[in-house]
Amino acid sequence: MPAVSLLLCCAHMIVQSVSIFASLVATGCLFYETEEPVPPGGGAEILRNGGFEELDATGTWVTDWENLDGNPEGEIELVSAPVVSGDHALRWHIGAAGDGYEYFIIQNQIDPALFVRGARYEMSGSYMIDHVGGEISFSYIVRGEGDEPDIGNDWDNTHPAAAHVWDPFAFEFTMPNNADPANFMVYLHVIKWTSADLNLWLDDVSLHRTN
Ligand SMILES: [Ca+2]
Repeated sequence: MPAVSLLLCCAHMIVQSVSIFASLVATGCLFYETEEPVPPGGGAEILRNGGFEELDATGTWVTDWENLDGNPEGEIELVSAPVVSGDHALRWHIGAAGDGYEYFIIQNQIDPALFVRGARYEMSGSYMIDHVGGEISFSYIVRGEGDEPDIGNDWDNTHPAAAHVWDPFAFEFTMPNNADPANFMVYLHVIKWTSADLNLWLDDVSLHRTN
């Protein structure tokens, strides 16, 4: 092949290559999306119905949460006010004689695949109480089905600073590398330590990865 023809042929191949590259870029065939890293605090929601907005068939209780208010002098109820967001929240009402009794809700059958072992998680939400002064313990528990392993378990009796004010809470824990239950459970749990009749409202509960 003469030198000039060879040069023209190479030039033609280069033009064709540029054209093919351009069309691949234009059609999105050349690049593909890589998985985004989970941003701090931006992990997907693990709980179902943490805002207490989905009601069960009775219309008087929420889906995905089991009510364990079986002790005397107390009940956990669905309320339409006050709320942090949406149309519903839950209210713990514990009567004067309900001292030291436990009242709690449980979310069962949380898929273990939703958790990354070794990652950090935050259990957050907002509560409001009509008394101040450490007269109530609000706690959360994350554990495997059958109560093992017991992973996140913390409580707070220092809030609220004022009565009748929504107060955010956030507990952090690390999912152990060896945690391998069939399912996880989340407990939200209240005990009062006063002879006063007492109310606690809860809304916007969230469990999410933070790192
Ligand atoms: Ca709500």
